[in-house]
Amino acid sequence: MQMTFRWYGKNDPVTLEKIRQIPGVTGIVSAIYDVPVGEAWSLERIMQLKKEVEDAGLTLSVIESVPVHEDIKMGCGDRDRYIENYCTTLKNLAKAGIDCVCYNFMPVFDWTRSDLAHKLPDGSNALIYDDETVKKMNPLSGDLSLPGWDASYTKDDMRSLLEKYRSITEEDLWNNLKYFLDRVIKVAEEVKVKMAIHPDDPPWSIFGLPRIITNKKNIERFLKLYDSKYNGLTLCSGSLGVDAKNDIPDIIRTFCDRIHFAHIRNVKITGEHCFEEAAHKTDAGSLDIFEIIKAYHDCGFDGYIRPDHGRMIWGETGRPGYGLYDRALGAVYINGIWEALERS
Ligand code: DNO
Repeated sequence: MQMTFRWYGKNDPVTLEKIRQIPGVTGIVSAIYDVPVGEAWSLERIMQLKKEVEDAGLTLSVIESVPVHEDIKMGCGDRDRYIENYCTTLKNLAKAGIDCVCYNFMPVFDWTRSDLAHKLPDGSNALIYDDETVKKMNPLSGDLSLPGWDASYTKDDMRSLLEKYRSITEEDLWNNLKYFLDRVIKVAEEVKVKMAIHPDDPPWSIFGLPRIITNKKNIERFLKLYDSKYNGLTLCSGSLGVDAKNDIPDIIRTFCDRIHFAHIRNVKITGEHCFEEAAHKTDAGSLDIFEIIKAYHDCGFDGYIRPDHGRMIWGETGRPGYGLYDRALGAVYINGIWEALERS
């Protein structure tokens, strides 16, 4: 496996120079953030990003994410043109030597939390999700800002999007995903880029919108939509793991040959549809991180791994979930378990 770390580009307070000093981290996970969703990424811009990462002594390993335009998820409007652009981006990424791309198929909202800086008893703070609070949140109020949301939506865009989604069922979303895969995976196979869908976070419907990449059964259905190694997974332990019915080590062992990218994160389930993000260490949360890493190790996993969200500790401020310290501790912890498994 290769240990990687997410970097948000030039404006990220966690610089490449700092990342380089984390023991065992050699790869960078990043993206181009200023190309509007749906437009193709030029080879020139991709090469610029790659050079910047390489100049810092690191490798550009995974693209997270190439976002999917809402017209594709809704199966309407300009979806064919956006799919065409998506394929152009994949071809350009392949020319730059990238072989793994993460994306998701969540309508409108990416990862969602009710509080981005919940104070924990040890004085650190973490992202949490409280069902009651989310149910009271109004995405149309205009004053909500969550890290995974496309900040370019105006209130009117949001209203019309939510309106359009009203008639879209889970089955429609499955069909639209299949339409996308049938066109994109063919190209991914040609250029040898492994596509890795990220599960829905949290893995249940929010704001009445359909969500489908939520559990083992649905992952199996997803993989069968297009049966190819290039149609694969980003297995995010924290996203799926907030549903206690999802047995993460079992999911890893079942689908290992289709997992290209592993996100490792612990979460503490605090109630029905309620959770807190936790430090990576097993005893900090509800997930058995040792068993998760062991499942990857037993399967001979040779893809990319990254520590996922961290808490804010030692007074650090910055992008919620993506500070330096707690994620660096996570990387070292995962590497420690891996080394012990390798040697035993
Ligand atoms: C959150 C991330 C997600 C992820 C996308 C992938 O921290 O795991 O935002 O990048 O869902 O497309």
